[in-house]
Amino acid sequence: MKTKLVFATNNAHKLEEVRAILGNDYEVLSLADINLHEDIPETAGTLEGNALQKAQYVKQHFGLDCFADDTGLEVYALNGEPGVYSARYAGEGHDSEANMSKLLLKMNKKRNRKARFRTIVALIQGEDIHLFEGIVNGTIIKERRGEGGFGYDPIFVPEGYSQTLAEIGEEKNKISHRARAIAKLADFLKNKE
Ligand code: ITT
Repeated sequence: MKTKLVFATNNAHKLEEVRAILGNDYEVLSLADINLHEDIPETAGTLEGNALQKAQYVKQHFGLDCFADDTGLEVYALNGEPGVYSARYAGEGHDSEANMSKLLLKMNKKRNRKARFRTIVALIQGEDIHLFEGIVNGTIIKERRGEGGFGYDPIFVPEGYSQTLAEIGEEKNKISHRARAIAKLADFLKNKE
């Protein structure tokens, strides 16, 4: 029988990616699977703080071990913006199209287009807390390309590639910030068995 793990996210794309990465070894339960349908507060000012806040919410309300991910797109020419505010860059609507438009406008005259996605995964097991980081470096291009992925994927080209994260298909789950953080989580869990 597969070990069950709760992933504290309301983002269906993240869930799908993490299931594709961990699915052979773990049964990844969503918040809906444990009957949690409200939005978990994210009020910390850092990715680490928000990831922990989401995981702790599930632990406190359900008593279940779980993990959560908080992710930000950090653009060097914008001093790390949108960073921890990536989901609500253009307002509370969590509208990816509006977020990308705002970012492309701000990058209009910037010559340095380097950026990185950074994911922090927080795992709570019993009383213990563990954090895992995954980063992918790349550049922000000037227009959207590709239909896959989600969020800022259509404007981000990872280092070593010519396609955006929205164009590379399943390869995203091998090289992405989230894939790297989840691989560290999986290694940690394996070594504990
Ligand atoms: P949960 O908090 O419920 O997990 P969320 O969508 O609010 O879902 P975040 O707080 O981590 O997740 O939001 C970060 C935002 O960054 C997200 O809404 C996307 O716009 C963007 N993002 C996160 N991961 C991404 C990825 O792999 N590719 C492109 N954009 C991503």
